[in-house]
Amino acid sequence: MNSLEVITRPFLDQQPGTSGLRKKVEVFQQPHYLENFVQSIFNSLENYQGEVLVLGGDGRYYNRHAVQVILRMAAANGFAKVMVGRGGLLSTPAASCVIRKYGAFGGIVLSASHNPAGEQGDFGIKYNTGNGGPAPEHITAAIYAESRRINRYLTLDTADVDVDTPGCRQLGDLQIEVIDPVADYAELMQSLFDFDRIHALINSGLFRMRFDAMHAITGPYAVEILENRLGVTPDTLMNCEPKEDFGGGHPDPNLVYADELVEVMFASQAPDFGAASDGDGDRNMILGRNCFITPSDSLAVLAANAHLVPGYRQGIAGIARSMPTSQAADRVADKLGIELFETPTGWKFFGNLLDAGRVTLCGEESFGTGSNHVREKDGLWAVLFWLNLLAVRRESVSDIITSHWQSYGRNFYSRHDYEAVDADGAGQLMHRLRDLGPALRGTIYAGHEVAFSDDFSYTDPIDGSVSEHQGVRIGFSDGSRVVFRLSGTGTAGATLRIYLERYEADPSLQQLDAQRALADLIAIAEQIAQIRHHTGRDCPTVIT
Ligand code: G16
Repeated sequence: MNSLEVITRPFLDQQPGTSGLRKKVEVFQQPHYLENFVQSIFNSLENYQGEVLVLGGDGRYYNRHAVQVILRMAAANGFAKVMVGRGGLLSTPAASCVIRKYGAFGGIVLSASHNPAGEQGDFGIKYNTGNGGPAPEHITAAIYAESRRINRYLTLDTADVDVDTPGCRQLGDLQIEVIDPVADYAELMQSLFDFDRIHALINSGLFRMRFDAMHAITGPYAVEILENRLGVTPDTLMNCEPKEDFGGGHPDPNLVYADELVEVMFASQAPDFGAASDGDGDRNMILGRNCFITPSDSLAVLAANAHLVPGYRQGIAGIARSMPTSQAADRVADKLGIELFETPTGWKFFGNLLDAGRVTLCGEESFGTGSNHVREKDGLWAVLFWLNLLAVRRESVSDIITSHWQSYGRNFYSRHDYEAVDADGAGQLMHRLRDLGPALRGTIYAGHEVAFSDDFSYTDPIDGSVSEHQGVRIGFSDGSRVVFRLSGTGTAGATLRIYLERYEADPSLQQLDAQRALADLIAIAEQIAQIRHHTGRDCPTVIT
């Protein structure tokens, strides 16, 4: 079958952000827009002809169309085989699992994560390399460069392929294998965790839980793993039917957007354990009865208890966390005598450390936790990790976190988001903070002395690559921190994120509400950055 060469012209806005290219669906619907980006991915790669590509997405609107476009283009560009999840579905961690398990050349994941979906919503596309992880910066930069000079792309003039029936079929010279999107991933989970023990807890009659898939991709994964293999009752699972518009919701598992679950977990007869995952299945939120575990604390608890879980019984090599994530995990690493790495925001920065065996667990404040089992963060993995801990320790979630704080101290932590603000105003705020920089050192705000202020720069210890301008950090002499950065995942205006952290060693002061404990720092952040002035907002849109 002859491939078709289509003449095109570049779009100048195809720069991948924190995690791939995310735009409004209507932007992707412009003629040639999606094709240009896919061809730019292929153009940035070498020696992929005759190789295997993995393909799938979170099932949002435009997923089905994009799958067909990519299959035709993969065939025309010379891939030998595409493994595609049935229905075009694969959660982000499952895509990573499949790439690694079958030694694929790479994968294309269709997702805009937790961003709202539907015709008016967002769509996204990202490329993962052969290690199963998000393309590192030098590849995303090459894709962007290709997208600015592209003048043709290759495709086929063929009808759509059946991606709903498992099995193999041909498209020209390309073999297409439609795979079960859940099976490989479920098998991997079973190899890491003590399913018998979790099953015993769940069926003990002493334990109740809820899992909220928020009408997104983890629904089928939760049904197979939690219901079929671990025996939860169907009413345990909320919103497990994936929908193209995610039920009109915003599948970001945090206290604001997962409000249905939060209401259940903070009611008087609340279950013992609650969890939610996001649009593409890589984020998680962990709740106990009337209790919220911050993602930063979750990472620290998992690290401190990893020896209780079969997959990590041999010990963990090291921990990596993104810079704005709290330093709770640092204290655990210190006690365990293992390395701790502070990386820029973005899972792609963990890849080299994981590949080199320097770290086993990774985490981000943005509800992402994961390990060396794949090269993406993994929502259900975190839920199963917690279930395994609960099954072994037989304590409540709140008792586990309280005793963790008693041992290590508590890093009070919160993130304040100002979503979709004016991009110029947000840019000016960041410029000003960068300019203020070192001059802030030694100044005192409400009794807190500034110990350092910088614009975070990271040198990858494995390949020496340098990533600059990753967020402004202002550190105080008592170890407290305020971090300012602009999100790289939004699609409207700019989103300013402010990360606040304060350490408390005294157990009698650790039960305070985080916003109260951080009140001084919140006021200082406003004083230094003049947030109201630059954003025109009186308060954040989301506080987590
Ligand atoms: C993505 C990245 C994460 C990052 C998060 C927030 O998550 O994979 O590594 O922490 O965005 O990034 P930002 O603060 O720039 O918005 P996801 O789940 O959206 O793919």
